[in-house]
Amino acid sequence: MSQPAFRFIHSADWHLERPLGGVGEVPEPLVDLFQKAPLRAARHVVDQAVERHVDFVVLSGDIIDPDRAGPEATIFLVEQFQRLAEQEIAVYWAGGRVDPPQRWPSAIRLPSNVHRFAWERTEEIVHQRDHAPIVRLIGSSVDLRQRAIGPEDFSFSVDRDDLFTIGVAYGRSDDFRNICPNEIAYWALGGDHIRSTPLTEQRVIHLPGTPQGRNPIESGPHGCTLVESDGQGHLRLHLLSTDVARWHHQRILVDANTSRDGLLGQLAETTERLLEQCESQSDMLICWTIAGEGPLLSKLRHTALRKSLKTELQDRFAARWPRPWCIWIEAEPARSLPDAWYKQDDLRGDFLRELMHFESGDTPLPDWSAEAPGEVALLKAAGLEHLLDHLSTERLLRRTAALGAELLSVEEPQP
Ligand SMILES: [Mn+2]
Repeated sequence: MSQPAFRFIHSADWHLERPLGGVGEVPEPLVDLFQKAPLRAARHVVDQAVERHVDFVVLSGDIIDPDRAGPEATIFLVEQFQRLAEQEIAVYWAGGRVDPPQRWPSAIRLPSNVHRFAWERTEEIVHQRDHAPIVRLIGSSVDLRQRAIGPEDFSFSVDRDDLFTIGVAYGRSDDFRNICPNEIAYWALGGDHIRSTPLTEQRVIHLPGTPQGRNPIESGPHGCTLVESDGQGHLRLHLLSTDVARWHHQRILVDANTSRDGLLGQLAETTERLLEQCESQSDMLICWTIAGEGPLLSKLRHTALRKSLKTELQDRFAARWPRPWCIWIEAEPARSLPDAWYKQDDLRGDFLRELMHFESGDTPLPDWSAEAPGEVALLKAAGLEHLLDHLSTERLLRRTAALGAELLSVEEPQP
């Protein structure tokens, strides 16, 4: 089956309204980076489209919430679209959760190379090069009430012209894995900030992730995807890095014999290794979790030691580029607390015994998403609902036990 060769960039989740976060304290020299990284990364996506002479750009949702981003970021986005217009690169944009087309401010005009998919139905566009059809795109946007067209509605009538067909939508891959029309060879999805290509037969489902990780959970390289077809039915996907700051989450083990300087050595060594592996110029945002056992771990629960380690580590790498920043050092909560604590007749004992009922499953944990709909709504409004998935019950209880025990201990806790 011979088709025209083509290439395009698939990107999603720019979230121009959302700075970097997820940390208690942002080091002073990084404040500017935390604010501007999402816009800089978005510009890199457009740079890539221009440099690589792509046929078009596909955006699968969550590009910008214009109300929260404000006029400056909205105009920035229009300028990026204009850069693409100058190169005659079309943009096909399916609105997601934060960017239903109806939310776009009517006072700001989008350049004519930008096509936004309708929300109440699927829309079909045939992309042409020199008046010859190259690719068919079928897409739809999420509407203001957050309703999206389901994959089952993507059925359409093709007059068997063998055109390569791309489905563009906002949504998780699970919805699209089972029910989707065979005619769609590439599903360009969005909504997950971590890049993925779930395995499926006969077709590709791809989520490019966000071009810029926002918090320690979104660690590792981020970018957009260059999709190339050779016209013989072979498709190649390449990650093009666009992030200007890259999160790293490292776990370090200590034991009863680890000294403070020993730990510092381990932190420095790991940083050195990360620097060696780093192929990009992005600032490195490193978060450390210290786990294991021994007296050093208990001492790490106190701010003073963590602070001094952080400062020394920071100074040691001050002259390096890309710059490795130590964002935080945390001690992992102890897996178990001393048995005796559970038996003591004091407040701490009462607290731990109470928690045990939850741990054993005797008392079901309250469904806190139902108990605290306000908090859940807030997380969702901040676009942090993915954090909900990471709050495993076991982890939550362990943290609760460790924190409660620490607060209720008269003497320094020595788990
Ligand atoms: Mn998103």
